[in-house]
Amino acid sequence: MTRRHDEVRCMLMRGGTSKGAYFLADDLPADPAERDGLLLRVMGSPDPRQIDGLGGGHPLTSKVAVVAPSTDPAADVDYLFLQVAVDAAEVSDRQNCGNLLAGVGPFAVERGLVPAREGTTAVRIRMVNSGDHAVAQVPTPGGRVSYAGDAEISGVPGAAAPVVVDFPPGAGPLLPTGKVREEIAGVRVTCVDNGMPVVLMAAADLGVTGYESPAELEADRELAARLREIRLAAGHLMGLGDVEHTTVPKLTLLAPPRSDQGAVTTRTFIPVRCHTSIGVLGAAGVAAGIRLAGSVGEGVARLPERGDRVRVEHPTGFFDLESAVDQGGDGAPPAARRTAVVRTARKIFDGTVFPRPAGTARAT
Ligand code: NQM
Repeated sequence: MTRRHDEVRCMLMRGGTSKGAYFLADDLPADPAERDGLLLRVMGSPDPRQIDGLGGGHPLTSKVAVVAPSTDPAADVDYLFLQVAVDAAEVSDRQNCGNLLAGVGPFAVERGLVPAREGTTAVRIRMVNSGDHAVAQVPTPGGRVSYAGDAEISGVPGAAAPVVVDFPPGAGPLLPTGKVREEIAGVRVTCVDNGMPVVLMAAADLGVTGYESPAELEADRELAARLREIRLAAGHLMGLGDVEHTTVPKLTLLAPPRSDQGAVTTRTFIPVRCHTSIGVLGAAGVAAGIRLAGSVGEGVARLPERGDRVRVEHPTGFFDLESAVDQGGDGAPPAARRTAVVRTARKIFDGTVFPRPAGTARAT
């Protein structure tokens, strides 16, 4: 029997510094085109304010996680991330989201896909978009998911329970172009992929300081044109093809850190809007990239003298990661050895979403 999906079970969660609608795959249409059409109506796209749906009018609040039991013996659940465009009728599965990932473990336990243990429940997640894996430690005191705690992350007011996420090294190369540094459109770049394709550049090479606010950078039309040219060329070099209509690669401008504990300051374009903080996997790319000898981070970033901790500064604070790389050599390419982060997530509501009826999409 075909289901009509005019009401759909849904959980709205903040995952890290993003917010999104979480669904069980079984609650959505199996056909991807039908599913994406439904999700546009659920989120209220296309419309800059997403006034008729759940979206918040910004790429960081127009996200969807689709979760299902995994058939991969190395994972408990599959997590498909979908970026729902705000003012275009587009849904993309071309990127991961490490922020919504923070809510996937709690959601999987809440929906009974993974049995809660006493204390902490490890949820092994396959990120369907990339095929990479992650393990999330979900706080489950008394056998129930707890969102209350004392972990603070920059960009989110207050404190919540920590969700520690470990990323085993991915299968793809850390340097997709095979080079630690090259030049695109006259600008030195390092193209990395530590779970998310990112083009790293020194802010100074683009005539900005790297300390501007996201609004100031977004208003700079000349900068936008140069970034667009670099991104389209980088897409081809990174093996991503024509990236005109995709959200990857991201672009991150690097500047020297502002604080004593900082390794580097960042401004990240995702890929047109400037991030108010930084994505999880985007930050993983920055941390690994600046650790590579010869990268554009050299002379800009200040690497920690010891230990794996890297503090990536961003417009609303900082992001601490545990990151280690192997520099490669003897024919072996550089590779990520370790990436781990502390995030928080919070259930905002659990219930039924009523999508805008089909056939009513109209750009405003
Ligand atoms: O890089 C924004 C975010 C993200 C993605 C983006 C993310 C990540 O902050 O892993 O989390 O880069 O579009 O949610």
